[in-house]
Amino acid sequence: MVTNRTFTMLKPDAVEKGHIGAILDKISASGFKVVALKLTHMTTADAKAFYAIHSERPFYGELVEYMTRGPIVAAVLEKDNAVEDFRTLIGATNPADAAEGTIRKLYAASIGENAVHGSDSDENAAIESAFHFAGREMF
Ligand code: IDP
Ligand code: MG
Repeated sequence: MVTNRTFTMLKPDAVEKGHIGAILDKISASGFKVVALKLTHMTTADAKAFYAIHSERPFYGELVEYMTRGPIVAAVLEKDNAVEDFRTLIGATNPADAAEGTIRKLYAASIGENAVHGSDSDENAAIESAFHFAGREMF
C-alpha cells in the first residue's frame, strides 16, 4: 500500500461558493502534489456508501443530502506523512474549533458544511481513493 497519499473532497458548499481554486492553491502551497483530480457529483447511493461508517449517527441523512446536492472535487494528494499533515491543514471537523489558517477555519460554515474531507488513516485513504478513481486516473 502507498502510505504517503491521502484522499480529499472539496465538498458541495466549497464548490458552490467558488472556492475550488483557492483551496487547491493552499493545498499545493502546503507541499501536497495532486496525483488525481476530478469534478464529480455523488449519487445518493455513492454518498451512503462512502459514509457508511456514519450510518447510525443522527446526522447521516443530513450528510447524504449535503454531499449529493451539487458537484464535488475529488483528489488524491501525495506528500510525506500525507494523512496526518492533511488533517492538520484542514483543521477540526467543527470550524468553530479549527485552528487559525486551516482550510475549515477559512472556508467552512458549520460542523455539517465544513468545506473539505480528509482521510483519517492510510487504509481509508486507499479505500476512498479507489472509490472515486480508477487506477489509470491516479498518477
Ligand atoms: P471529519 O470529516 O473531520 O473526519 P467525521 O466525524 O468523520 O469528521 O464526520 C464526517 C462528516 O460528517 C463531517 O466532515 C461533517 O460533514 C459531517 N458531520 C460530522 N459531525 C456532524 C454533526 O454533528 N452534525 C452534522 N454533520 C456532521
Ligand atoms: Mg472522518
